[in-house]
Amino acid sequence: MSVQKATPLPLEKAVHDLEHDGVTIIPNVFQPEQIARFRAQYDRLFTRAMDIVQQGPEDSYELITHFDKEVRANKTAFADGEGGGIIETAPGRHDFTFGMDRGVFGSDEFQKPPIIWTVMKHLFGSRYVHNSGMLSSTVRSDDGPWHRDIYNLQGSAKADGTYDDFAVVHHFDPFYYTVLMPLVELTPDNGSTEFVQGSHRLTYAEAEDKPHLQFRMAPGSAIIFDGRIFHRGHRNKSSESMPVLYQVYTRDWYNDI
Ligand SMILES: O=C(O)CCC(=O)C(=O)O
Repeated sequence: MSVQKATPLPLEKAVHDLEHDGVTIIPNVFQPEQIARFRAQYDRLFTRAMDIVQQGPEDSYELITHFDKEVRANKTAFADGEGGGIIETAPGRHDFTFGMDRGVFGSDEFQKPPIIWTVMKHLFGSRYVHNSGMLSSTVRSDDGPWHRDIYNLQGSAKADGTYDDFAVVHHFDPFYYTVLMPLVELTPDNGSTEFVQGSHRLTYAEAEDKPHLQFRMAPGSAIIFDGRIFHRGHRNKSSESMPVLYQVYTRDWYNDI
């Protein structure tokens, strides 16, 4: 596995990386003082999220992931009564989506970072939508599962659990991008996301022997990846939790729930 350092990339390089590798880094999306304000709001919402988690689950949620097989796991879901939710994606890892329409997270400053919007406008042209949320990986969290961020567009998996991903990687134009915006330095030690290079354009079988990528990057930078790429969050081996903000940009026909 190679660990790459972030270097400044022009728009053309980002677009090239996304087409060829399925993932790129955009440096200097946010300034340190913006990261500090985002962190303060994140910490408030994270504390509330953990209070809700302590009260116990409200529902269970079918989390479907695709790697060698389709995996349907019942994940614990917690609701805050305000339309948002919290999902435990693996022990010590949560994805929470409440409070993103308020305060600094509801503002254009977070929702419309100029450089990200320039890239998305270039990639999509028109007819795209976006949503946002937060990820947490506490110390001693487990590895997350390998997955693509998209659903199986061919419907359910076959009886043996395998699924057909040929059309979606070989015939579809990109329709889903995830943007990860860490609020701390991201390193292999605290669990920087691992990607199978180029697998947004490869079936599971074709991607098996491809190189894996992991990035080291400063807070204020962002990782953009094609949601079809195989990836997973890594166990946090450091002594600090790893807070990450995310945005998802999709074609307007895709329902990202
Ligand atoms: O927690 C991570 O590093 C991975 C995030 C992830 O899997 C995702 O955004 O789909």
